[in-house]
Amino acid sequence: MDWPCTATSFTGIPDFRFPLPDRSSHVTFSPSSSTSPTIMLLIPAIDLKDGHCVRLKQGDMDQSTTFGEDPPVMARSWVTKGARRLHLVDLNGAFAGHPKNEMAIRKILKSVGGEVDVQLGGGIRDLDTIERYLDAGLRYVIIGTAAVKNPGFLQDACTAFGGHIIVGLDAKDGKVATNGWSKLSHHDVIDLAKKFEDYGVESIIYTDIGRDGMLSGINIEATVKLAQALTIPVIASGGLSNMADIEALCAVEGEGIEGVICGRAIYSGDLDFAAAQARADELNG
Ligand code: AMZ
Repeated sequence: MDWPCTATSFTGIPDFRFPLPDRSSHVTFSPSSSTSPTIMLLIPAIDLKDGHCVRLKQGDMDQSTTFGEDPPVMARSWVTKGARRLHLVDLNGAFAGHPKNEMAIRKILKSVGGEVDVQLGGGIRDLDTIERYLDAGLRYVIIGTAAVKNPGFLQDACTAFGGHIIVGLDAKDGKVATNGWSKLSHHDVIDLAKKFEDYGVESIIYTDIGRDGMLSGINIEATVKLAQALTIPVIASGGLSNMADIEALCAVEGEGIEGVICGRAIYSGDLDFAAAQARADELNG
């Protein structure tokens, strides 16, 4: 089958009744791929488990804290605090290998998708799912497991949906994890990222699993090392704890670090999201 397809159906038969919608960026704070992003995007994470907004520790579903019962309300609250992009994770989807919290995700997109960019990962393993979410207003899909296990699929996704594909590389001791972080591959983060960069992915989200949800600080060293090896931007993830992390990230932003995923720290109150984004803007402005 040739990509990109000309219509909404991926049956292989072009369907000209439904032209693909214009998916060009509609939000001003969407830096295109560059080695020198000029802003540091602070991206609130909304991880969805059984329809609720939770935070895990090191990706362990048994160590889950619920921070909200109403995902669109949570999304709205971060947008009100000045978020320019949101990071959604379908946790059940990541384990199941297909979407499990699609209803909640659609509600979030309906509520804030027209105002800010939204990125989503967890269980996205086929082109139809990508298309369905992009049609619903998602700006970026994050592909993790399927990128590692089926690079041909990632290549097809980049061809069909250029500009909308982010790869999530979640690593433990430099090796990439898959399937909800329940399995550790033998793949090295930097080797894989370089290969995916060549496919045309928009950016790489690099998560240090050992730090995720632990408030132990961002792994600046590993994130910078990855960014220096690539020409596409890297988004830091895992362990963000306080303003010192934001300042440290801003200091190395020029290496190609586009943003940071904000998880437990903005829910626990250890970090004031609006103040942190204001500080980042001040440092990079
Ligand atoms: O916390 C976890 N156990 C977890 C998590 N946060 N497992 C997967 N994920 C996220 C990744 C990435 O954004 O950080 O899901 C996405 C990848 O999902 P998949 O299904 O493509 O591997």
